[in-house]
Amino acid sequence: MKRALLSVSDKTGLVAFAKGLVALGYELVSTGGTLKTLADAGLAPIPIDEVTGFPEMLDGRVKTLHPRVHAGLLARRDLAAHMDKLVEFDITPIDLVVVNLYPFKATIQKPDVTEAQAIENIDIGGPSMLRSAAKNFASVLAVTDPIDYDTVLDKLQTQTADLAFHKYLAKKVFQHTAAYDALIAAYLTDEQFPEQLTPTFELFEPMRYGENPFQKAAAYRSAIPEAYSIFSSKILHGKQLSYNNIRDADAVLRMIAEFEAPTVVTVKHMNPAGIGQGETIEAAWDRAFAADPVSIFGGIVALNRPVDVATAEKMHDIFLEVIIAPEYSDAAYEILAQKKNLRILQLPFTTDIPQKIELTAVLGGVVAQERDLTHEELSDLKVVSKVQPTAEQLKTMVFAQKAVKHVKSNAIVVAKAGQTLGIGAGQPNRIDSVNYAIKNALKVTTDLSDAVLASDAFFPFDDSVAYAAEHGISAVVEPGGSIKDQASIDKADELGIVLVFSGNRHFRH
Ligand code: 93A
Repeated sequence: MKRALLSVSDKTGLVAFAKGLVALGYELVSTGGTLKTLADAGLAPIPIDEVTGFPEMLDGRVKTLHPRVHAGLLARRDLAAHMDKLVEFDITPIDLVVVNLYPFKATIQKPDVTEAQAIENIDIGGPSMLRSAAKNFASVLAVTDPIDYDTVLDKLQTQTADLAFHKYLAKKVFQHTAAYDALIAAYLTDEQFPEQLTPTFELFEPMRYGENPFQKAAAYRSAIPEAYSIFSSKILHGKQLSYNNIRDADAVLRMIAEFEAPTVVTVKHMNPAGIGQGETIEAAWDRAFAADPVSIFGGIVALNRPVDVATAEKMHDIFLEVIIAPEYSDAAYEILAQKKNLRILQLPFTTDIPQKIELTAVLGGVVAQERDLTHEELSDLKVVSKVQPTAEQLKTMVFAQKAVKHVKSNAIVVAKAGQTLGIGAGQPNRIDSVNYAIKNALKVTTDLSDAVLASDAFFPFDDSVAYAAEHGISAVVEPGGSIKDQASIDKADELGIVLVFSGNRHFRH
């Protein structure tokens, strides 16, 4: 007679599976809670303590951790010496284990969980049995995912549970126990970056393709979910998010989180196309749109206030890929949802993104860093020119700084109060980005005298200041820190414009 050991926390599908095993001639062995569920369903498993000769002890910490269990799982059926040992100690081989683990993840996600509760939910006996069974996959079936119950029964009934299937289940076990342990490690060592980095991700969903149609792709979310993230947003309408959608939407979420006032951010290829602020969200939309009415086509949009009808009507007029907002009025939603392919996402707004470690792949590995959560406020700005900025210029500098931080380096933003006018992104030299930002700003307005130019990193030469002044810009903000800072300061003084140092560089690659 074959023997199956069942010990599960998640009892989904358990009874049907156990009945199927009994019908196939298996005798069942079970631990406390599992045994009770099976007994309630009319089955009569052998209690585990009858097998081990020990009671479950230490509040269940020791139930199955016993040579009678592990020798029964690990003995090689093809070695006479192993099988003789089982006979010598009167140990019955175990041919199949059905184990899923204490719900560690669900436990740590409970809002008021204590460390003691988390630790009690670290399963020791379960992974041990799974690993013993999986190591001996040549002879033993290790079943950990209720999704596999039907397939296992089917294969056993039709005698098609071949070695490849045993191996497939074993692989699943080691993937599962590895992720389980990694999560425990992450929970225990959260703050010990970088030495103790234990990244844990789980499949969010497979994707149709990656950055381009010929690239396979999938999205993985952090095993400990974050509230403010694209993976936590609710898709109210539209197709599945694509690989590029996810990255663009992530970029726009980071940007919108910079702004308290009613703001709209539009993104293309992970750079802002336009950022607008206003008294109302509609006014903010008007400014974001006017900032670059060309690039917004096919864009990703985030709003930090509920979407009203007026704003929805305006957004409906153009082709957009994704809209993210904290809420939509019913009528606004009806208007937007007329577009079949538009993804309409809902996510509560916050300006409070937690500090976490982020990974970027390189060939052969990853690099890890903390998030850039630094923002410059008025008090961080240091005037270095003779000409003093107006209060309005300083306010615009804070706004432009928040924008330039999210532009691919070399990054330049030309902005006036509450509106970007021109964005120069991703040029390998700074003066080209300056050039580009000013050229675009001049498409929005011919008068740049109220505008501020912001740079994500210091100016290595005085040419950027000169170029800005030449085009009528009267105030420039940059981090400072170049050995040639004085040249830029002298140029600003010579041309009679404002130069302010912000102190922090914000490269973004
Ligand atoms: O506390 S344990 O680490 N010690 C054990 O010896 C042990 N054996 C099985 N946890 C142990 N288990 C786990 O108990 C299983 O992985 C399963 O999640 C759970 C099933 O317990 P019950 O049948 O009492 O509901």
